[in-house]
Amino acid sequence: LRRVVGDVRSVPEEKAPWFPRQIKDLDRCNLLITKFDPDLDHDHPGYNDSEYRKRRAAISELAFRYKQGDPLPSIEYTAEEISTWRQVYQQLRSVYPTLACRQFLDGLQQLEEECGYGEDQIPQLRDVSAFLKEKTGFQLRPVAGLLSARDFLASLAFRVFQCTQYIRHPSSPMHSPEPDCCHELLGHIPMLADKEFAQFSQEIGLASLGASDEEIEKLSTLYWFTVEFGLCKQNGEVKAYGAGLLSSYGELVYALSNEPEYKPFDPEETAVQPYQDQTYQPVYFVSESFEDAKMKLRKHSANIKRPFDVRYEPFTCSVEVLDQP
Ligand code: NLE
Ligand code: FE2
Repeated sequence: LRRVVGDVRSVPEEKAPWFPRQIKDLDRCNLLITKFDPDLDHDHPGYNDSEYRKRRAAISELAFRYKQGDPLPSIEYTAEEISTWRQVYQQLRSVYPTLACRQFLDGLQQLEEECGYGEDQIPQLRDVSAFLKEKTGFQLRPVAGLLSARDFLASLAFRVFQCTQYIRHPSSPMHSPEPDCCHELLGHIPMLADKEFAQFSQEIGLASLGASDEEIEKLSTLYWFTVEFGLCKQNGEVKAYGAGLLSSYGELVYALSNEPEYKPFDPEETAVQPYQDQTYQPVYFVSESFEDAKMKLRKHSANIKRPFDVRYEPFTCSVEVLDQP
């Protein structure tokens, strides 16, 4: 028999790290990882460009001030920023039909038809969030930079996707070391318009709540090699479904060339594969199909050990905690 734990404090801190129970608790899920911040990372293409850094900081400031339920900030992008977007969009768009998986192409087509996607303007998070809400129940929230894995995964449990709003440096349209709006809007959003992918993303999020640091590390490594850099077979051909690939022309073409090493996707092995995030991946994991990746990851997340279980309650957008029998 399972018992619903009514009191928020009834899972003691020493039994599990704090985690959000209600959607508004996501205001506390804002721990940033600064290693790719252009103010600190000498290799960031914007490191020596103080104008760029000022602009990025101003946009990030809006995210710092954001509280759950506020209207999403809209950004008036400059001509230079739109020109970076145009370049990214044109280059990627031309190779998507041959290199991207079917689910991605379907999502992108809907976004182009119904949500103003195209090379002439950078879509606003507010419009994209409303679009996703109708398709899959996902909504967006602005974030100031690269988020810690624990906080990022926790937001997925509530079907909330945290999105950066600044754009990559104009000198480097083909690859960014940190997430930016091209990465979110082109890499992630089309996939989040797919019902099954949305469901699966939420399940990963739920599995992460209150998990140990070791489990979070494994889960985020899995997330990295699937949701960010995953490849899958479709009609006998290898296609990309990972957002880090689908937002980087340079890495997308590289990943689907015969240069990198391919390994078959297997959660046990993938979860402990060391990864690096400065430049292209030396190894990619290929699953037999998109469905196969989902199923295996699902099974793996379900096995994460916690002294309790969680259930999402959609009417109140909250997480119920259930004692394990
Ligand atoms: N390298 C990706 C891109 O250029 O869009 C971003 C990766 C963020 C994890
Ligand atoms: Fe990402």
